Amino acid sequence: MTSTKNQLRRILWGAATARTLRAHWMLHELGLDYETRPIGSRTGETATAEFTQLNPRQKIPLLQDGEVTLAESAAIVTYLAESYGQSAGLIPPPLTAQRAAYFEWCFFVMTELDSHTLYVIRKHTNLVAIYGDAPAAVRTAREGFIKQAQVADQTLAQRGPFVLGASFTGADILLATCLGWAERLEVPLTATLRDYLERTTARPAYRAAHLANQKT
Ligand SMILES: N[C@@H](CCC(=O)N[C@@H](CS)C(=O)NCC(=O)O)C(=O)O
Repeated sequence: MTSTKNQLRRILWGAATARTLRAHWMLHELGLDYETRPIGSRTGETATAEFTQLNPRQKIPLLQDGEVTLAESAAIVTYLAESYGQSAGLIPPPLTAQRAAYFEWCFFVMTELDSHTLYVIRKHTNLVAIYGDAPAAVRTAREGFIKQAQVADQTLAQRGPFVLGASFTGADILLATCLGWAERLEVPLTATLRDYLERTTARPAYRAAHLANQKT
C-alpha cells in the first residue's frame, strides 16, 4: 500500500553538478527538510529502471515533493519558491512586473548562459571523448557567454545587489550557479560579477547546499 506518509516525502535526486546545486540551494533557503538520493551524472545511476520511471529524460536534478515529481532545475527552483517561499520574497508575487522580470531572468540564464554557452564549452572540453573536439564551437560559446554576461553585469551595477533589485530570488540561484560554473571552466568574469558571486555564495543556505550537493 502506498501510504500518505510516502506521498508526503520530499526527495531530491542528484548531486555534484551546478544544476543539482540549484535545487539543494533553494531547499536550504527555505529551510525545508528533505531526503537525498545523491546519484551522479555519467555514472549510469541516471539510467536505472527506478530512476528512468521517475524521469524518462534520465537527467538530474529531480524533485519528488508529495504528489509532485519535477525535473528541470529552473522549474524545481521556481516551484519550491512559489510553493513555500513567497513570503520570504524568494519569488515576486504573481501577475506583477517583478514576476515577469523573474521569468525573463530564468529563461535568459537557462538558455543564454547555461545551455547555449557553458554546456557547449563543457561538452567540447571536459567531455571530448563523448562529444568530440570542436574548437570553433568552444570559442564562440565562450565569446557568447562573455557577451551575454555583460547584461547581468550592467543590471547588477545599476540596480543590485540582486538581479531583481533588493530581494534575493530563485533567479539569483540560477545566475550564481552559472557564474560559478563559468569560473570552473576558466571563462573570465567582470569584477561586478565576481563580487555578486562572492555575495551570493556567502549565504548560509549556499554553504549548506554546497555540502549537501557532494557526491557520496
Ligand atoms: N536542463 C536540465 C539539464 C539537466 C542535465 O543535463 N543534467 C545532467 C547533469 S548536469 C544529467 O543528468 N546528465 C545525465 C547523465 O549524465 O547521466 C536542468 O537544468 O535540470
